[in-house]
Amino acid sequence: MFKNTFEKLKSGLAKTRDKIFNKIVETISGKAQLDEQTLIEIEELLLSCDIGFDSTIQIIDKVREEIKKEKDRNKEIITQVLKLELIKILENNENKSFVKSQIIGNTPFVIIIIGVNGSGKTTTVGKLAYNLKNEGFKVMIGSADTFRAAANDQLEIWVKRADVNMVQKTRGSDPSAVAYETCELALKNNSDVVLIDTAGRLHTKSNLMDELKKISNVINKLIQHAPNEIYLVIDGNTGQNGIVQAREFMKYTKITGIIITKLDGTAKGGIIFQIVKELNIPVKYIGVGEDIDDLQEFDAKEYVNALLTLDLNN
Ligand SMILES: Nc1nc2c(ncn2[C@@H]2O[C@H](COP(=O)(O)OP(=O)(O)O)[C@@H](O)[C@H]2O)c(=O)[nH]1
Ligand SMILES: [Mg+2]
Repeated sequence: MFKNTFEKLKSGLAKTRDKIFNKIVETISGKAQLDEQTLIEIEELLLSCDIGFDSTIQIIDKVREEIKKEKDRNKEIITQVLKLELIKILENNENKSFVKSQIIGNTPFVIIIIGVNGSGKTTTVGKLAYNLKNEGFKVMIGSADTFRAAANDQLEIWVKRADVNMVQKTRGSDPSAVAYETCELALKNNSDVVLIDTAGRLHTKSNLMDELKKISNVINKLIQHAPNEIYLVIDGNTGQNGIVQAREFMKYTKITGIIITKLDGTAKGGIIFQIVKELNIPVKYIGVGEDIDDLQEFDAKEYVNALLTLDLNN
Protein backbone atom coordinates (compact mmCIF):
# COMPACT_ATOMS: atom_id res chain seq x y z
CA MET A 1 0.00 0.00 0.00
CA PHE A 2 2.83 2.40 0.78
CA LYS A 3 5.23 3.68 -1.81
CA ASN A 4 8.42 1.76 -1.23
CA THR A 5 11.54 3.10 -2.81
CA PHE A 6 13.93 0.41 -3.87
CA GLU A 7 16.93 2.72 -3.58
CA LYS A 8 16.11 3.40 0.08
CA LEU A 9 15.76 -0.29 0.74
CA LYS A 10 19.07 -0.93 -0.95
CA SER A 11 20.92 1.68 1.03
CA GLY A 12 19.19 0.50 4.21
CA LEU A 13 20.43 -3.03 3.66
CA ALA A 14 23.94 -1.97 2.61
CA LYS A 15 25.70 -3.51 5.60
CA THR A 16 24.28 -6.99 5.13
CA ARG A 17 24.79 -6.75 1.39
CA ASP A 18 28.42 -5.57 1.58
CA LYS A 19 29.55 -7.85 4.37
CA ILE A 20 27.67 -10.99 3.39
CA PHE A 21 26.00 -11.17 0.02
CA ASN A 22 28.62 -9.33 -2.01
CA LYS A 23 31.18 -11.67 -0.45
CA ILE A 24 29.10 -14.64 -1.55
CA VAL A 25 29.02 -13.33 -5.13
CA GLU A 26 32.79 -12.70 -4.94
CA THR A 27 33.34 -16.22 -3.69
CA ILE A 28 31.35 -17.64 -6.57
CA SER A 29 33.05 -15.40 -9.15
CA GLY A 30 36.56 -16.11 -7.96
CA LYS A 31 36.36 -19.86 -8.40
CA ALA A 32 37.05 -21.71 -11.62
CA GLN A 33 35.11 -24.58 -10.15
CA LEU A 34 32.40 -24.56 -7.57
CA ASP A 35 33.62 -27.28 -5.29
CA GLU A 36 32.64 -28.40 -1.80
CA GLN A 37 35.10 -25.90 -0.32
CA THR A 38 33.27 -23.03 -2.03
CA LEU A 39 29.99 -24.27 -0.66
CA ILE A 40 31.45 -24.32 2.84
CA GLU A 41 32.56 -20.71 2.40
CA ILE A 42 29.08 -19.68 1.29
CA GLU A 43 27.57 -21.61 4.17
CA GLU A 44 29.75 -19.78 6.68
CA LEU A 45 28.80 -16.42 5.24
CA LEU A 46 25.11 -17.23 5.39
CA LEU A 47 25.35 -18.43 8.97
CA SER A 48 27.21 -15.28 10.01
CA CYS A 49 24.30 -13.02 9.04
CA ASP A 50 21.81 -14.87 11.24
CA ILE A 51 19.88 -16.57 8.47
CA GLY A 52 19.75 -19.62 10.66
CA PHE A 53 20.93 -23.17 10.35
CA ASP A 54 17.88 -24.71 8.65
CA SER A 55 17.66 -22.08 5.91
CA THR A 56 21.40 -22.23 5.31
CA ILE A 57 21.28 -25.98 4.79
CA GLN A 58 18.25 -25.65 2.53
CA ILE A 59 20.03 -23.07 0.37
CA ILE A 60 23.34 -24.92 0.18
CA ASP A 61 21.63 -28.19 -0.73
CA LYS A 62 19.82 -26.44 -3.54
CA VAL A 63 23.03 -24.90 -4.89
CA ARG A 64 24.80 -28.25 -4.67
CA GLU A 65 21.98 -29.88 -6.59
CA GLU A 66 22.15 -27.20 -9.24
CA ILE A 67 25.91 -27.48 -9.60
CA LYS A 68 25.55 -31.18 -10.30
CA LYS A 69 22.84 -30.61 -12.83
CA GLU A 70 24.12 -27.56 -14.68
CA LYS A 71 27.18 -27.84 -16.84
CA ASP A 72 27.44 -24.13 -17.24
CA ARG A 73 27.74 -22.93 -13.67
CA ASN A 74 28.46 -19.30 -14.14
CA LYS A 75 27.91 -16.81 -11.37
CA GLU A 76 24.69 -15.53 -12.94
CA ILE A 77 23.09 -18.94 -12.75
CA ILE A 78 24.26 -19.67 -9.22
CA THR A 79 23.21 -16.23 -8.01
CA GLN A 80 19.81 -16.79 -9.55
CA VAL A 81 19.49 -20.14 -7.75
CA LEU A 82 20.41 -18.45 -4.48
CA LYS A 83 17.91 -15.69 -5.06
CA LEU A 84 15.05 -18.01 -5.85
CA GLU A 85 15.75 -20.10 -2.78
CA LEU A 86 15.94 -17.04 -0.53
CA ILE A 87 12.67 -15.71 -1.91
CA LYS A 88 11.06 -19.11 -1.43
CA ILE A 89 11.87 -19.03 2.28
CA LEU A 90 10.48 -15.54 2.73
CA GLU A 91 7.38 -16.14 0.66
CA ASN A 92 6.52 -19.10 2.81
CA ASN A 93 5.00 -16.74 5.21
CA GLU A 94 4.44 -13.65 3.17
CA ASN A 95 1.27 -11.87 3.87
CA LYS A 96 0.83 -8.45 2.42
CA SER A 97 0.18 -5.63 4.82
CA PHE A 98 -3.41 -4.64 5.32
CA VAL A 99 -5.06 -3.17 2.30
CA LYS A 100 -6.92 0.09 2.14
CA SER A 101 -10.30 -1.59 1.90
CA GLN A 102 -9.67 -3.39 5.18
CA ILE A 103 -9.29 -0.08 6.96
CA ILE A 104 -12.18 1.58 5.19
CA GLY A 105 -14.57 -1.16 6.23
CA ASN A 106 -13.35 -1.19 9.84
CA THR A 107 -12.83 2.34 11.09
CA PRO A 108 -11.41 3.18 13.47
CA PHE A 109 -8.89 0.48 12.59
CA VAL A 110 -6.89 -0.05 15.77
CA ILE A 111 -3.26 -1.17 15.76
CA ILE A 112 -1.37 -1.86 19.00
CA ILE A 113 2.41 -1.73 18.86
CA ILE A 114 4.24 -3.92 21.38
CA GLY A 115 7.80 -5.04 22.03
CA VAL A 116 10.70 -4.83 24.47
CA ASN A 117 12.35 -1.60 25.49
CA GLY A 118 14.32 0.15 22.79
CA SER A 119 13.15 -2.11 19.97
CA GLY A 120 11.84 0.91 18.05
CA LYS A 121 8.12 1.00 18.91
CA THR A 122 7.70 4.76 19.28
CA THR A 123 9.75 5.50 16.18
CA THR A 124 7.70 2.95 14.25
CA VAL A 125 4.42 4.48 15.44
CA GLY A 126 5.63 7.83 14.08
CA LYS A 127 6.67 6.37 10.74
CA LEU A 128 3.48 4.34 10.41
CA ALA A 129 1.37 7.41 11.20
CA TYR A 130 3.21 9.35 8.51
CA ASN A 131 2.71 6.61 5.91
CA LEU A 132 -0.97 6.18 6.71
CA LYS A 133 -1.57 9.91 6.66
CA ASN A 134 0.07 10.05 3.23
CA GLU A 135 -2.37 7.39 2.11
CA GLY A 136 -5.17 9.76 3.02
CA PHE A 137 -6.17 8.33 6.39
CA LYS A 138 -7.01 10.32 9.47
CA VAL A 139 -4.71 9.00 12.18
CA MET A 140 -4.96 9.20 15.98
CA ILE A 141 -2.10 8.10 18.23
CA GLY A 142 -2.46 6.96 21.83
CA SER A 143 0.61 7.40 24.02
CA ALA A 144 0.11 4.41 26.29
CA ASP A 145 3.71 4.26 27.44
CA THR A 146 2.96 6.00 30.71
CA PHE A 147 5.91 4.34 32.35
CA ARG A 148 8.74 6.44 30.98
CA ALA A 149 8.87 10.14 31.77
CA ALA A 150 10.07 11.20 28.34
CA ALA A 151 7.70 8.96 26.37
CA ASN A 152 5.11 11.66 25.69
CA ASP A 153 7.71 14.19 24.54
CA GLN A 154 9.34 11.69 22.24
CA LEU A 155 6.05 10.72 20.67
CA GLU A 156 5.01 14.35 20.37
CA ILE A 157 7.95 15.04 18.08
CA TRP A 158 6.75 12.28 15.75
CA VAL A 159 3.16 13.49 15.99
CA LYS A 160 4.27 16.92 14.80
CA ARG A 161 6.39 15.49 12.01
CA ALA A 162 3.60 13.25 10.78
CA ASP A 163 0.99 15.95 11.39
CA VAL A 164 -1.51 13.70 13.16
CA ASN A 165 -3.38 13.82 16.50
CA MET A 166 -2.44 12.26 19.81
CA VAL A 167 -3.93 11.48 23.21
CA GLN A 168 -1.60 11.54 26.21
CA LYS A 169 -1.85 11.48 29.99
CA THR A 170 0.57 12.13 32.78
CA ARG A 171 3.28 9.67 33.71
CA GLY A 172 2.02 6.81 35.85
CA SER A 173 -1.51 6.92 34.42
CA ASP A 174 -3.22 3.67 33.55
CA PRO A 175 -2.13 2.73 30.00
CA SER A 176 -5.51 1.17 29.28
CA ALA A 177 -7.19 4.46 30.20
CA VAL A 178 -5.06 6.16 27.53
CA ALA A 179 -6.05 3.48 25.02
CA TYR A 180 -9.71 3.90 25.93
CA GLU A 181 -9.69 7.68 25.62
CA THR A 182 -7.81 7.50 22.33
CA CYS A 183 -10.44 5.20 20.86
CA GLU A 184 -13.23 7.31 22.30
CA LEU A 185 -11.86 10.42 20.64
CA ALA A 186 -11.17 8.53 17.42
CA LEU A 187 -14.83 7.50 17.28
CA LYS A 188 -15.94 11.04 18.01
CA ASN A 189 -13.84 12.72 15.35
CA ASN A 190 -14.13 9.93 12.78
CA SER A 191 -10.50 8.87 12.70
CA ASP A 192 -9.67 6.05 10.30
CA VAL A 193 -6.72 4.55 12.15
CA VAL A 194 -5.68 4.43 15.80
CA LEU A 195 -2.09 3.59 16.70
CA ILE A 196 -1.40 2.67 20.32
CA ASP A 197 2.21 2.99 21.46
CA THR A 198 2.97 0.91 24.55
CA ALA A 199 5.67 0.71 27.21
CA GLY A 200 8.76 -1.41 26.61
CA ARG A 201 7.58 -4.26 28.64
CA LEU A 202 10.00 -6.89 29.76
CA HIS A 203 8.68 -10.13 28.41
CA THR A 204 9.60 -11.92 31.60
CA LYS A 205 7.27 -9.74 33.66
CA SER A 206 3.87 -11.31 33.45
CA ASN A 207 2.12 -8.35 35.11
CA LEU A 208 3.16 -6.19 32.21
CA MET A 209 1.83 -8.80 29.83
CA ASP A 210 -1.44 -8.72 31.72
CA GLU A 211 -1.53 -4.99 31.23
CA LEU A 212 -1.35 -5.61 27.50
CA LYS A 213 -4.40 -7.84 27.72
CA LYS A 214 -6.21 -5.13 29.63
CA ILE A 215 -5.43 -2.58 26.89
CA SER A 216 -6.86 -4.97 24.30
CA ASN A 217 -9.97 -5.59 26.37
CA VAL A 218 -10.86 -1.94 26.96
CA ILE A 219 -10.42 -1.18 23.27
CA ASN A 220 -12.68 -4.08 22.39
CA LYS A 221 -15.37 -2.84 24.77
CA LEU A 222 -15.54 0.40 22.84
CA ILE A 223 -15.00 -0.87 19.30
CA GLN A 224 -16.24 -4.38 18.62
CA HIS A 225 -13.94 -5.17 15.70
CA ALA A 226 -10.85 -3.85 17.47
CA PRO A 227 -7.98 -4.23 18.09
CA ASN A 228 -7.52 -5.11 14.42
CA GLU A 229 -3.80 -5.68 14.51
CA ILE A 230 -1.18 -6.28 17.18
CA TYR A 231 2.30 -5.76 15.81
CA LEU A 232 5.41 -6.93 17.60
CA VAL A 233 8.48 -4.78 16.99
CA ILE A 234 11.79 -6.66 16.92
CA ASP A 235 15.18 -4.96 16.77
CA GLY A 236 17.00 -6.52 13.79
CA ASN A 237 20.25 -6.48 15.77
CA THR A 238 19.05 -8.83 18.48
CA GLY A 239 19.45 -12.03 16.48
CA GLN A 240 18.17 -15.20 18.08
CA ASN A 241 17.02 -13.24 21.09
CA GLY A 242 14.38 -11.53 18.97
CA ILE A 243 12.81 -14.92 18.35
CA VAL A 244 12.89 -15.73 22.05
CA GLN A 245 11.12 -12.41 22.72
CA ALA A 246 8.47 -13.15 20.12
CA ARG A 247 7.76 -16.59 21.60
CA GLU A 248 7.29 -15.04 25.03
CA PHE A 249 4.88 -12.39 23.74
CA MET A 250 2.97 -15.04 21.80
CA LYS A 251 2.13 -16.80 25.04
CA TYR A 252 0.14 -13.82 26.18
CA THR A 253 -1.23 -12.20 23.08
CA LYS A 254 -2.16 -12.94 19.51
CA ILE A 255 0.45 -11.16 17.42
CA THR A 256 -0.85 -10.47 13.92
CA GLY A 257 2.32 -9.10 12.42
CA ILE A 258 6.00 -8.45 12.99
CA ILE A 259 7.96 -5.29 12.31
CA ILE A 260 11.73 -5.62 12.14
CA THR A 261 13.60 -2.38 12.81
CA LYS A 262 17.16 -1.10 12.50
CA LEU A 263 18.07 -3.29 9.56
CA ASP A 264 20.21 -0.39 8.36
CA GLY A 265 22.45 -0.74 11.40
CA THR A 266 23.33 -4.39 11.06
CA ALA A 267 25.14 -6.86 8.83
CA LYS A 268 22.85 -9.52 10.24
CA GLY A 269 19.86 -8.76 8.06
CA GLY A 270 19.50 -12.48 7.55
CA ILE A 271 17.52 -12.59 10.79
CA ILE A 272 14.35 -11.95 8.81
CA PHE A 273 14.69 -15.41 7.21
CA GLN A 274 14.93 -17.04 10.61
CA ILE A 275 11.96 -15.08 11.91
CA VAL A 276 9.84 -16.08 8.94
CA LYS A 277 10.89 -19.71 9.19
CA GLU A 278 10.52 -20.12 12.92
CA LEU A 279 7.52 -17.98 13.78
CA ASN A 280 4.30 -18.44 11.96
CA ILE A 281 3.60 -14.71 11.86
CA PRO A 282 3.93 -12.52 8.78
CA VAL A 283 6.55 -9.80 8.67
CA LYS A 284 4.60 -6.65 7.77
CA TYR A 285 7.10 -3.81 7.82
CA ILE A 286 10.82 -3.21 8.06
CA GLY A 287 12.66 -0.20 9.45
CA VAL A 288 15.68 0.86 7.43
CA GLY A 289 16.62 4.16 9.06
CA GLU A 290 15.72 6.79 11.61
CA ASP A 291 13.85 9.14 9.30
CA ILE A 292 10.09 9.38 9.08
CA ASP A 293 9.99 7.79 5.63
CA ASP A 294 12.21 4.87 6.61
CA LEU A 295 9.49 2.31 7.23
CA GLN A 296 8.84 0.03 4.30
CA GLU A 297 6.22 -2.56 3.60
CA PHE A 298 7.95 -5.87 3.55
CA ASP A 299 8.20 -7.49 0.14
CA ALA A 300 10.12 -10.76 -0.18
CA LYS A 301 11.30 -10.25 -3.74
CA GLU A 302 12.38 -6.66 -3.17
CA TYR A 303 14.22 -7.66 -0.02
CA VAL A 304 16.22 -10.38 -1.75
CA ASN A 305 16.88 -8.23 -4.82
CA ALA A 306 18.26 -5.51 -2.57
CA LEU A 307 20.58 -7.97 -0.85
CA LEU A 308 21.87 -9.93 -3.77
CA THR A 309 23.11 -8.05 -6.77
CA LEU A 310 25.69 -8.95 -9.36
CA ASP A 311 26.93 -5.41 -9.55
CA LEU A 312 29.17 -5.33 -6.49
CA ASN A 313 29.89 -1.63 -6.70
CA ASN A 314 26.29 -0.79 -6.22
N1 LIG B 1 18.97 3.14 12.54
C1 LIG B 1 17.73 2.93 12.95
N2 LIG B 1 17.36 3.29 14.19
C2 LIG B 1 16.11 3.05 14.60
C3 LIG B 1 15.14 2.43 13.76
N3 LIG B 1 14.00 2.32 14.47
C4 LIG B 1 14.25 2.86 15.68
N4 LIG B 1 15.51 3.30 15.78
C5 LIG B 1 16.19 3.92 16.93
O1 LIG B 1 16.12 3.05 18.04
C6 LIG B 1 16.07 3.79 19.25
C7 LIG B 1 14.92 3.31 20.12
O2 LIG B 1 13.71 3.60 19.45
P1 LIG B 1 12.34 3.84 20.22
O3 LIG B 1 11.32 4.06 19.16
O4 LIG B 1 12.48 4.88 21.26
O5 LIG B 1 12.13 2.42 20.92
P2 LIG B 1 11.00 1.95 21.94
O6 LIG B 1 11.62 1.96 23.29
O7 LIG B 1 10.64 0.57 21.51
O8 LIG B 1 9.85 2.90 21.81
C8 LIG B 1 15.95 5.26 18.83
O9 LIG B 1 17.20 5.85 18.94
C9 LIG B 1 15.52 5.19 17.38
O10 LIG B 1 15.94 6.30 16.62
C10 LIG B 1 15.56 2.03 12.43
O11 LIG B 1 14.82 1.44 11.63
N5 LIG B 1 16.85 2.30 12.10
MG1 LIG C 1 8.80 4.00 23.22
